[in-house]
Amino acid sequence: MRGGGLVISSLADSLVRGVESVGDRVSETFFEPVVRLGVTGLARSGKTVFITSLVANLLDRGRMPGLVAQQEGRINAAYLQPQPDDTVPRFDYESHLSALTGPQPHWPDSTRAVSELRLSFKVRPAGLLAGLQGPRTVHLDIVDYPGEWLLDLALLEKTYDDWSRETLERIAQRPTAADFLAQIKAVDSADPHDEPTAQALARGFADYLTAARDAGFYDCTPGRFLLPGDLAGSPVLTFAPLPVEGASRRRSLHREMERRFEAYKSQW
Ligand SMILES: Nc1nc2c(ncn2[C@@H]2O[C@H](COP(=O)(O)OP(=O)(O)OP(=O)(O)O)[C@@H](O)[C@H]2O)c(=O)[nH]1
Ligand SMILES: [Mg+2]
Repeated sequence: MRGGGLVISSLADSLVRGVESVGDRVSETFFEPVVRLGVTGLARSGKTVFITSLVANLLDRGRMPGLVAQQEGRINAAYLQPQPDDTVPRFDYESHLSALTGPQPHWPDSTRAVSELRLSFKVRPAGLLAGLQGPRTVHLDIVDYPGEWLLDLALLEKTYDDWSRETLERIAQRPTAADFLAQIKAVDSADPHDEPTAQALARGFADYLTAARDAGFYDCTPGRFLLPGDLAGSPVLTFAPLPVEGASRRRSLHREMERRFEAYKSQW
């Protein structure tokens, strides 16, 4: 990652500055500050490699001459600790690092789900407080967060009809969408809902989204179609944009797609 060292130094500097500004407020002297750092991006964008290298550099700061607190010898220790969120898997730092630095170096496996790691530092305050206070502990909680799940924030304000119209306009000229567009030409959204049709449309749309993402497009909503996790196959993931006109009629494909779109929004 070009420029990665620079990014890591300035991140680490602002982390340490964050500790000091907390330390300046005497009432918070015994409070252990927590900095949460979210690292997000689409699949294969380099989240896991970035976090692994950030943590390796922070644990072995000999390689971080640009880090001011390190230059001043104020970081007494850095160590990994159990992370605070019991329901989030731990970021598997050791495996990722050994993939990168082992005898046969290779890129770490794709991770595709959220994970978290806590790195704690013992830092000696600088400035006025230097003589008054012993080292303090600060925690850095790093979260590896799939970008696919963030794409959906833009959906929240849309109705099914808006989303369908915008999506279909946007993808009309994309070669990756040709199969899906042919598929929806063959259905009428006013037809009665039937599940095999809905399933086939959703599958066609998910295939298009995957191809679009792989071709570098970032407008791939709903993000859970790309990364279904434990929802795979459930009705909230079984919808697709359709050309729609007017209000949806009872029991139509349009009405059912609309209902599932709303369920997706409210559950995610
Ligand atoms: N040259 C170079 N390639 C990198 C670097 N970081 C990542 N890559 C490449 O990008 C791929 C994906 O990196 P990851 O860190 O696994 O990406 P990710 O965002 O965690 O991917 P997912 O877990 O699949 O979402 C790697 O397998 C490498 O091929 C880097 O610093 N330099
Ligand atoms: Mg990853």
